[in-house]
Amino acid sequence: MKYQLFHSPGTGSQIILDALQLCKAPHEVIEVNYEKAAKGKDRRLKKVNPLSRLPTLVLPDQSVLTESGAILLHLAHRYPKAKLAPRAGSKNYDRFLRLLFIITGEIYPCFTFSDDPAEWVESKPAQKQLFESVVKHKAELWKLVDSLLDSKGPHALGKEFSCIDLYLNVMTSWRPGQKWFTKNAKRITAKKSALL
Ligand SMILES: N[C@@H](CCC(=O)N[C@@H](CS)C(=O)NCC(=O)O)C(=O)O
Repeated sequence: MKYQLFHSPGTGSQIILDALQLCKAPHEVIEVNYEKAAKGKDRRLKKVNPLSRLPTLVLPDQSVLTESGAILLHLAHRYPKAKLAPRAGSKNYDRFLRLLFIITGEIYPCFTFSDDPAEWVESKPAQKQLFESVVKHKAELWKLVDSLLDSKGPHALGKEFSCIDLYLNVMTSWRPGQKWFTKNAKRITAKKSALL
């Protein structure tokens, strides 16, 4: 049996598709229309993930795994040769965990709350205020990530590749956008160009 990935190019599922390919894990892609999926209107996706979010992965045993960080830790364990995560207890491991949790637990939700503020608050001024404050907070979080990256080496963790590089590669093409990163996040920008 293969992994089945619900995927829409350019979204967070791209990170998991990149990881599945690095792992050489047998997989198939179920391509979804992101706009439709985000509105909860893709019935296949909603059935397996009531949050209707990408990435959603059906495992070979047919159980369902969501949350990009959980999926990547699962793959890191199953396919250690792909080096998606440093070895537990190694020098880079704690920094890896910290970055993973900031990216998934702090930065990712900023998109949830600022992509469509009308989902969360009714009045136009409240929507504008929510959007602006979340965007500002997200910029501070990216600066924190930038400060935590190793200043040397081509990867977020210095010489050691990890799935943090996959996140940077995909998420830096989202808002606030390439120009903002070039100006405000020098390490992230340098790591990203090293990956290309
Ligand atoms: N915590 C989740 C966040 C996933 C997420 O928010 N994905 C976005 C696409 S990049 C999504 O599906 N958004 C649709 C929505 O929030 O309704 C993860 O790390 O996988």
